[in-house]
Amino acid sequence: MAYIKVPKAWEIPENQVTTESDYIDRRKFIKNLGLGSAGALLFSSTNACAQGSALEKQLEPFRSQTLDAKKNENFTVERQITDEIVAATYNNYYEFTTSKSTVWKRVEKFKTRPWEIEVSGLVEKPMTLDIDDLIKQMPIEERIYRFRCVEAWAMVVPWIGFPMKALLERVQPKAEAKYVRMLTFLDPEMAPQQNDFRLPWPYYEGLTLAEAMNDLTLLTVGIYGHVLPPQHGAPIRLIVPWKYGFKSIKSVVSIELTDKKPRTFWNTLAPREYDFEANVNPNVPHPRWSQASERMIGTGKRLPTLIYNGYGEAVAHLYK
Ligand SMILES: Nc1nc2c(c(=O)[nH]1)N[C@H]1C(S)=C(S)[C@@H](COP(=O)(O)O)O[C@H]1N2
Ligand SMILES: [Mo]
Repeated sequence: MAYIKVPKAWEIPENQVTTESDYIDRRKFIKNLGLGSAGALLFSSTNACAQGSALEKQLEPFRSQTLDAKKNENFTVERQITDEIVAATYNNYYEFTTSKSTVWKRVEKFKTRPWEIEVSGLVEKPMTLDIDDLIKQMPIEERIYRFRCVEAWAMVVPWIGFPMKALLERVQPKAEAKYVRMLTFLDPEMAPQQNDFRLPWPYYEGLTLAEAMNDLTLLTVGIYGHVLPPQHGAPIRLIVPWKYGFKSIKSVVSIELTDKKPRTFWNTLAPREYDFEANVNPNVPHPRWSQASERMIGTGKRLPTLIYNGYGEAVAHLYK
């Protein structure tokens, strides 16, 4: 009996071919040939139990900072909510590593306080806000959203945040403002992969102003009832649930309103693969794989991809 091992969430094997990371890792592979396989061997012998408690320890300081946010019943999902541990150990955060299962181990130097966010550009009232003041002032609530990465994996998580439009209304966009451009922090001391000069750091993304003002667009400060742990983009990140995950920029320090369509990080790296709009669409395959279905992380289940990730009623009018 003692030999029968029940796999824990963090042991679930990752058979899926990585995809966004292929672009960079193909080049890295050539450079690191040899080293890579030795590293993989070492890693696979890591004791799973030790891993589990290390993860609990990493999450604890964030789990203990609960957020008092009412659940908004307009945003629920029939699909099963993804296990917190699964979501916290399967991240895309290239500032730390391109390996999804180890982001949580690479964030220990990431300081998310104090933190300021600047709102500038074509607005009547530009301002710089302290994150804790912002959280106190904004109407935070819990929303359960589907989340879909362009790599064809998906999850369902309870975010805590406030509609981006609440912040934009406060700074009062000028009539000429047509787009919103957002930036992640830049600090290679905290985020070692920002030393990789092949990538155009800091991470940047953009939306049309109409997309940013849509009620679904959430500036997110929490997950599973507490503040965001670093691997999910603490202390504040965007969630745009009808678009592929790369639009949902993490750890935002700047929001700028502009009259020109902003460039984006992934579009700069691979323009044929990651467009500005990036709406979830089962009928438009990625140049290297189908988008017709998606794998629910932590379950092994494959489900059909929904047009606009299931949010067409709220957003399809934006693309007429
Ligand atoms: N700054 C920054 N934001 C980012 C990324 C990143 O590498 N850096 N990855 C994006 C991608 S590809 C996805 S799928 C989501 C992943 O969010 P999660 O780790 O909280 O699930 O974050 C997005 N935001
Ligand atoms: Mo992604």
